[in-house]
Amino acid sequence: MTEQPEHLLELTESHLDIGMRGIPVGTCRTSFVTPEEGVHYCGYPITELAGMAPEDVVYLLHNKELPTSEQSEAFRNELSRRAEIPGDLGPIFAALPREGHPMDWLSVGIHTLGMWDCKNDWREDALNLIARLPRMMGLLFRYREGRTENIPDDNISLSMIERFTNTLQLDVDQEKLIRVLSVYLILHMDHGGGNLSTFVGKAVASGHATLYSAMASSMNALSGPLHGRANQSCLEFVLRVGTSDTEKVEAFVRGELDAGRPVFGFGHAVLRAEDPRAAAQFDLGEELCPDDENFKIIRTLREVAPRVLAENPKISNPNANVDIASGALLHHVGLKDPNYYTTFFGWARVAGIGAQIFDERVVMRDGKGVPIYRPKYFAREQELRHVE
Ligand code: HAX
Repeated sequence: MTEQPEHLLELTESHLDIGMRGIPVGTCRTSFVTPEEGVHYCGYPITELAGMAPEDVVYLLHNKELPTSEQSEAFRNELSRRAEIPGDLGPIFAALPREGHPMDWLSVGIHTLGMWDCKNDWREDALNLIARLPRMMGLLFRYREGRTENIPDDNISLSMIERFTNTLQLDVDQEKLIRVLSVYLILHMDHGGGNLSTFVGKAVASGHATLYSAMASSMNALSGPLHGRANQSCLEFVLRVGTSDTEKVEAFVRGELDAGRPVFGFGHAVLRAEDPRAAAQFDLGEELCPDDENFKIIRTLREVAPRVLAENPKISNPNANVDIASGALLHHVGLKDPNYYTTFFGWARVAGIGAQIFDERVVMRDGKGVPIYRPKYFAREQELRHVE
């Protein structure tokens, strides 16, 4: 029998019905978040990793150390060997309602891969999924857009991102597109253990559902507007601002606050400074698209919004978060429809969630794995007897 967790906490009524916020439930080997420096992957601050190849960062999350050049090459070859999708996703995607959100398509796609070829081995399944996602993401875009003719074959010798862009075939500057996606994927791969999508994936896996079912659940969790879909909302917000004039932007921000609406791209549950992931994307934008209209808007927002938000002492962190810049960059490189942005977040997060599920299932408790999740809920009438 698993020990009851009550003794670990001095439980008071203030801990209940708060979405478990801040309540310790486990340990995480892949990443941690500090209030000043944000997320670190396996001890490395995210800014040190942002310029690397995404494959090397996937290797880091799964192996807890950066690869040597030989290990890096071997890992890319391993991903290539795993890349082939063992079925035809075309008819599946063709049958899905186009009105459905792309995140729902992503979830169905992941489930489908699992139904075709689940090895019931946490590592095998996590890596197979990572290797197959670039092609699946490209097909997802194409089928939603009705561009189903003459889809190029998957070229498994390409990098993860190039396999996506090769399938997508957008008539845009490929170098910029690959650069932006590469940084985007790395910045979004992991974010500690307690964020909703990671937690949900680990919880589902704790009942020994398959890696694919757990990951599809994670994607469903990520699709909520309070979680991953905030990046979609953020570009929609920037498009609504519509000007980079400082005074007009300030008036807009104040108007949103007066109307009780969030100022998207600002604030954070843990960070108490500007998110380094925002800073990394601003640096990239200054290099790639300093004169882009949306980029000019977010540059002004970065200057104006923290000052205005700081006037409200309730707001713990008035600074820019990761979502402020990603939409403007994706839009600039040709990915114009914000409805898709959370799928990139999901694609990236599969790396971190897969590594965390592996750790919980195969490494924790000397290899026995974390038991099935079973938090306690008090019946209303019990509550006052058990909790002071
Ligand atoms: N605009 C307006 N109000 C804000 C705000 C913002 N940017 N940031 C915080 N607040 C408000 C909160 O809504 C809360 O109000 P109530 O007390 O009335 O509920 C109050 O200030 C205190 O909030 P907090 O403790 O500072 O922050 P939370 O941990 O509750 O929330 C959020 C963090 C990111 C959800 C919040 O800052 C927010 O809504 N930001 C705008 C939306 C956004 O950019 N979301 C993307 C977040 C990035 C991320 O983590 N993605 O995964």
